[in-house]
Amino acid sequence: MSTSDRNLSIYQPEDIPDGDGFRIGIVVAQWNRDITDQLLSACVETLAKHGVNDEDVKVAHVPGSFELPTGARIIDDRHDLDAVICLGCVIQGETSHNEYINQAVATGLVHLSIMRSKPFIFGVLTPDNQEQALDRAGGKHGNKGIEAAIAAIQMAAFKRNLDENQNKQIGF
Ligand code: DLZ
Repeated sequence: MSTSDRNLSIYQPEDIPDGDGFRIGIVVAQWNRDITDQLLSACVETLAKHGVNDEDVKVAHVPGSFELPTGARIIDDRHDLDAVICLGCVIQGETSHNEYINQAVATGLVHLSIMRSKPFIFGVLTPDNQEQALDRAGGKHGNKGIEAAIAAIQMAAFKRNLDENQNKQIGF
């Protein structure tokens, strides 16, 4: 479905697992900081709303989106997290620079996710212009920070549930 007429951040709160006990990292790009600050606030708020404890949320800033995968790996090494959320905003410019950055970040994060069996969440806006970015950072299309927080909790719960069920089967 097209995103042109809907708020992508609407969800059913009761469908979201309890985040109590999850350790979540958030890595935020400083490029387009007016936008990424909005993503960060919504992300932190959503984690708290779903039970993630303040002391279990580790926030780190990197210069730009290109540095998100490296920042994510470093923060995960330091804190052994259940999920790492990466927030950025790469706005289309006069050249194809944005495409290289977006591709590198997406590839880097999926690589980390698979290699570490752990969710590294792609919370990067890839708009054509500032207006599209604002629409997705608290505007008419919602806030990507909310979606990223929900995805992190869902994937952390997915992993924890599988781990717990696997342990239960041992000895039977
Ligand atoms: C260089 C650059 C450009 C042109 N645009 C953005 C952008 O829109 N969003 C973003 O997060 N970062 C941008 N950067 C910076 C790169 O991500 C990176 O920080 C630098 O190329 C240094 O590696």
